[in-house]
Amino acid sequence: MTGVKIIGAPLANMPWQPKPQGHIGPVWRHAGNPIIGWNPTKKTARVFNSAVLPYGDSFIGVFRADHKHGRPMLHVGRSPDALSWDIDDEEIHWNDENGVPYQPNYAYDPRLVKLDDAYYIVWCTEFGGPALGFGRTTDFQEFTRLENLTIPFNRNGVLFPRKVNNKYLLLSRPSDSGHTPFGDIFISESPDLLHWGYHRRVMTTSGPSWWQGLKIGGGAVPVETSEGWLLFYHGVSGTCNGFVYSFGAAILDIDQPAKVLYRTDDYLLTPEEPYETTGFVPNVAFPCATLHDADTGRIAIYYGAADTYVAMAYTQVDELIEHIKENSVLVAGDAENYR
Ligand code: BMA
Repeated sequence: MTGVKIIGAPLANMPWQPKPQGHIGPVWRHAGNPIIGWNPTKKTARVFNSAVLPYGDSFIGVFRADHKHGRPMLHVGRSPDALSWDIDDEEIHWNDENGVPYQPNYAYDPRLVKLDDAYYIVWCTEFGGPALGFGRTTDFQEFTRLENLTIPFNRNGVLFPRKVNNKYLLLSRPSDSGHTPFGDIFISESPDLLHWGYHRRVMTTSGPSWWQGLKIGGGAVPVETSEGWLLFYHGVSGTCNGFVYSFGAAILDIDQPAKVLYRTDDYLLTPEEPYETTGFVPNVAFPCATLHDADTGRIAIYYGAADTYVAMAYTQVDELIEHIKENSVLVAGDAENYR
């Protein structure tokens, strides 16, 4: 035990299973995976790549729901235990700040963060090409759509859970209009969640580990720890049979998060189980959220599996941080714009 701490609130009722005997590595799967399967609501074929948070004594989530007509939308879900989810059949309906309906044509891969007394959702939306949509709610009944965070093409928008140096921070992954065959993780700052600048490239692809050789993207909202920001991110390998999505983790400097201190050379989790290797899009493990308990250092990672299921994995913060440090290889270009 290294004494590494999560800086945040306790969450004694989060899901947890101890590491199975004989398991190798710092991340292990939930034994009841997948926790959400095919056809979870009347009009939804698949729910995956989704984001959850504690909410009062229970849990709430914003779920990517691919409707049976094929297009993805965002739906609210509620759960007493963060394992069994009751997902609304109706998608979220957005109004702009003047109360005028402002519905996305499609919406996918949400990330959810609590910032200053409100909940903010970042997702990938149509804006003459995929860009980062943005909205706010305080009660998960009324949803206000704000100005899009970026112009096209951009995906994998992840907000930090607090201001750093009095600025809001956003990770993003500039891309192209299709199934992008490239992409690094960038960070931008804002005084007001509206004007964004001071863009820096945080992490690049390539380097020696091929699982993250083609593109990478921010995954879950960073977890604040005594060693820095813990970022779970996905990495993609291009094979002759298509893309393979795995995930790893990085530690970013606590005061200058544009500076990556460590990142995993080996993946933490790669598609192995049938629900990860078989589905609408095979071989995808795509993290979008965590739940964590500052008292015990427990972390539950929510990830989409095979663009079909919601699955979970667990880790313990001290073991994971030690593992990341011991197995870190920084890539030429990482934090190259840091200053
Ligand atoms: C990406 C996104 C993700 C998806 C992944 C694998 O481009 O569309 O939502 O999980 O591809 O299909």
